Amino acid sequence: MNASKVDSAARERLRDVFPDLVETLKDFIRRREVSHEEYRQAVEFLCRVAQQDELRLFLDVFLEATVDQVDSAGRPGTATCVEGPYYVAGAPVLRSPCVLPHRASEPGEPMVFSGTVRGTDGEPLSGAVLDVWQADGAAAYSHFHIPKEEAPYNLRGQVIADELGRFEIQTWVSAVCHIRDNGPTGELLAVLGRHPMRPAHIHVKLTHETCLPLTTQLYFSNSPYLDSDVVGAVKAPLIVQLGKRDDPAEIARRGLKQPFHTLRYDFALPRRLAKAA
Ligand code: MBD
Ligand code: FE
Repeated sequence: MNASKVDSAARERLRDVFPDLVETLKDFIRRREVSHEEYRQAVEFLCRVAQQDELRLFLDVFLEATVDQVDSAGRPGTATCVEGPYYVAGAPVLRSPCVLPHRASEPGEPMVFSGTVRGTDGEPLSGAVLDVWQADGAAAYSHFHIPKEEAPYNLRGQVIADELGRFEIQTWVSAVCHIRDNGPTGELLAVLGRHPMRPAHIHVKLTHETCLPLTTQLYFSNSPYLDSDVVGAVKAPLIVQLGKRDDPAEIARRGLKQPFHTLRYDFALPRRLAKAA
């Protein structure tokens, strides 16, 4: 961290909480009688996590769901969920209805994700932006598991809802995700006797100038691992049952060759606190 870039409120907060964090770890070392050798092994382990570019993954797997729970306590509207390590800013801006960027032969089954974005007061949010990202039908995220050059922003987009807050996004059903199992994070999970799986999901960050931003995920109700997510991030109101459309005219109109799944969700965003006049 570059101290000169930390603003003064953040410095004040850091001075308050960092010593507490260190004390918490020292207390752990005393209680568990951590040996010098164990300490050196832990340092080496964390170096390997960083060298293999898994620091984000490692922290998000073990800690982000708790941060989300604390940070969203008492928040009205649609439930929040963790961002995870695979968000990329700057995805193509698309106007609803749209198809997410994809390859000529995108694996898996097509899906149409639609719904509305409203304030928690029920008013439609004209022009709300849904920044969507997801794994493909083979569990790969673009920019991380599919090279950037091969398929830039594959299955990612910043989708603008219409004047009534409605959106319709054509994409593909994402596969069940598994955390890389030949890296240090996967090795640790194996030692802990935990599987490296996340249930199938799609991520979205919603923004509108009058509302608090919302980062969340939707989970498909037919997916395995809903009750044993390695990240522990699943929340019941975010589990959605997929539908299916097999009407030939509708399939043809969308340029598809097979029936498609449907995912419907209506989002509600809390308003920002009105500024004092
Ligand atoms: C993922 O796809 C994810 O969403 C999270 C939170 C952690 C690891 C992989
Ligand atoms: Fe994910």
